[in-house]
Amino acid sequence: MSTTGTSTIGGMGHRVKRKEDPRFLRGKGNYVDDIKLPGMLYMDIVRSPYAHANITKIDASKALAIPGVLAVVTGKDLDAAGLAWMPTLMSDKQMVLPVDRVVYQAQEVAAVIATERYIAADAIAQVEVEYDPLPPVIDPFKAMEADAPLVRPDREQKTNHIWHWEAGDAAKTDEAFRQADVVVKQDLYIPRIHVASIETCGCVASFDRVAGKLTVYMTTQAPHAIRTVFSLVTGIPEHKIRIISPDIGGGFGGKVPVYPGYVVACVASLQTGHPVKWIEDRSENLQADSFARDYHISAELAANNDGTMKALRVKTLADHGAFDAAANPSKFPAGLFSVITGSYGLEAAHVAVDGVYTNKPSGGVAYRCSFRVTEAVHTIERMVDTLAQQLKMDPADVRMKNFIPPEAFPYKSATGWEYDSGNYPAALRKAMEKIDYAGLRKEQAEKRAKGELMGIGISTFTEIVGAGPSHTFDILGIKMFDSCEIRVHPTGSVIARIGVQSQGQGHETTFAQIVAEELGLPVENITVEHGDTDTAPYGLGTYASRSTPTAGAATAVAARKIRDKARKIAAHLLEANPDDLEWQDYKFQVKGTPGRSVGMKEIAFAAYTNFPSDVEAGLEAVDYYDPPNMTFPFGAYICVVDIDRGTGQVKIRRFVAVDDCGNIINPMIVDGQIHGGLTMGMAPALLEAITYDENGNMQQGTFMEYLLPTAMETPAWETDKTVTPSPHHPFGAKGVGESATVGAPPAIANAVVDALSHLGVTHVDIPFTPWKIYAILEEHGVAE
Ligand code: MCN
Ligand code: CUM
Repeated sequence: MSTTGTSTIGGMGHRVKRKEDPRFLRGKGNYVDDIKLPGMLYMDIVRSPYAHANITKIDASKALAIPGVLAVVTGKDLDAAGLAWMPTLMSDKQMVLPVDRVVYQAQEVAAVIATERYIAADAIAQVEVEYDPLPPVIDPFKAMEADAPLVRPDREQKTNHIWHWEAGDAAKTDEAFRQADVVVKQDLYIPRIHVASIETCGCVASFDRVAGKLTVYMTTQAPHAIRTVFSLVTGIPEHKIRIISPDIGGGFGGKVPVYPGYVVACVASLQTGHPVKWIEDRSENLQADSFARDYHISAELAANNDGTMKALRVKTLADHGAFDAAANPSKFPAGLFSVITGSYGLEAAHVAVDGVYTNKPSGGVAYRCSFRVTEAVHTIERMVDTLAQQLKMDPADVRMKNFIPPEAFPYKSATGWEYDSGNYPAALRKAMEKIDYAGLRKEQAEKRAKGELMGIGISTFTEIVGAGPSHTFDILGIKMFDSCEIRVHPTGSVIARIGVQSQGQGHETTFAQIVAEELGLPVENITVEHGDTDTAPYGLGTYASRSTPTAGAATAVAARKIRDKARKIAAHLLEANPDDLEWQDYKFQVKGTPGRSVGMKEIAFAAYTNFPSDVEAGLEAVDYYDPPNMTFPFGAYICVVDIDRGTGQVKIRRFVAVDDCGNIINPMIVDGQIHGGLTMGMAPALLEAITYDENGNMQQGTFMEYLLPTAMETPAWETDKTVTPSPHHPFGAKGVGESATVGAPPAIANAVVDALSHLGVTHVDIPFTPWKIYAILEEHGVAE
């Protein structure tokens, strides 16, 4: 793929400024809460103070007496319409509003519809709900005990165990363990966290009684899939449903699931004939929307005394809360956790995961992680360091020794994935040189002698993104492909519509660059649209860093279809045989005769004004791209931390990130993705965690307790790259949107443990809060 495109084209490899930024910088973005429709009503939600309780009575009379309150919707009302429950993407079902029982704190109990937002808010305080508390089960290990309170009596199986899932070869793994010299074992807990995007969730549902059409402006990462599911659940014909995702203020995985508020707002609009707006406030978003992680992992790694890794065995308890509402591909209840063998060549591996219900909001949603890859990467990267520590080897040496060698790709992993391409040693070497690894180790030894705590941590992760090949990946049966439709207008400007949905990733820019590169038309003349199911081609949406691998590929293929047709028109214009033309420097030219050439602008005009008799008028194409495989981006991260012995605070002094996402469309946007991703990877390593008391009360219900990183905590990230193209992607690209969030936490964790390893510390779970670290320093007598 050429990266030499002239800057007038702005194709592959150019740092084209983001087309979307002028409107954002001027405050002219169009978010769901900016939508105002005539006669619009407002909805607010009554939420449960209990984690587990029977509802004995709901009295709405006081609320209904408030002027401006039009209705109070309860589970009983929805039940009458068959809508008290809805399907989740994981083949579970979830209460929209409860008929008789709540199963987590902050659960939606009833909705108020009013003429003003503030009236609705006042009215929810006047809805009187009587509860009869039940014992909740909060600890997932206790939830698995025989006498545990049952979270979901509605389910056939009368236990809190949701599913058991495994991958890899258990017998082969056991055999490899028997033959190994050494086995290291470690339990890890990856806490519950929340995406906390700037924009909360919400919608404006607008049912047009005359047209019989429901339009929903909605903060969703996957508008088409939502349309299909809405149609199947409500019975409204799919052509009478229009989902519009306008600008989205961050998704990060939290806007993939369907939340009860969306459904209730739609029902309210259907019943009132008015548009109904529902926008969560900050605490509702933080307390009730789906959560990520919450994996209790037990890992064992077998190796030889020289550091050669042989096999990995992992058991995990996955806390999914009260509903299994994770947004994984259907065949993967534990997401892509089985990519856990990482960048290393292992003889065998076996992974088992058990999903369990507890009285908490749904878990299992991804947080900038391609379905459980963060958990997998954290496990293997910590285990490699645990092994190095046990064998007293340098963790960089252990990695170099065990990397899948560059010549072994495509590589079949012990759990069955086929990695497309990679060059792990090159990335690690580059990171080590950039940060002066040898120099740092020397400095660390000197500091240790003086009693100072400095640590160096490495993470050499492999990601798996771009779902998917449709033979393996589907969501509720809908195959995971993606799409692009391109129309070239007579004057050579273009509209491209894509099946994925940006939440801030810059698709309006990068997808225009793909078209520019393929057609040789300047990027500023190309408009990219998405997020309106009435106009965009069907696609599965943006998550799992799949946009570039799937819809990006579709965009290139659709453009190439246009180029095939353009060749015939060019031949007509040049009075040559199509086979005698070559595509050179963004033009068709007669082979060997650079003077005789024609560009896409002239061809486009001819497609409407002067086309050959055997060619249809117009210049457009559509492609639905089903990728042959996932893409496997990777990276080598090195983090240096200093720990303050007086406060326990972990300070990231330096962080070098070498990423490889194959060929890059826009290096500036990729840098931005990595900077943001690193910050979101640092957050759970140092600050973020959601916990509950034994009654199921969430202990971080506001940003006073749930600590997001600010510029103060964020170091100056140092980024670099290697380029190993994907062999199966039309322009050699891999996804990158989540790499840094996946790769960063173990680099920080390994650095923290490294800083404390000489004290005998072998593991600390994230987050490394000052009080947690200070307790460890006190325990080892080094606190100041
Ligand atoms: N890109 C590129 N060259 C490559 C790969 C990607 O120029 N080789 C560009 C893409 O064209 C796109 C961006 O980088 O503009 C990210 O691309 P990709 O890796 O394909 O990921 P997606 O577009 O599918 O984005 C999803 C990913 C996910 S899953 C989460 S979560 C996340 C992330 O993106 N959420 C985000 N980054 C985010 N960034 C913002 N601002 N907001 C979010 O909600
Ligand atoms: Cu993995 S969070 Mo993203 O897939 O939207």
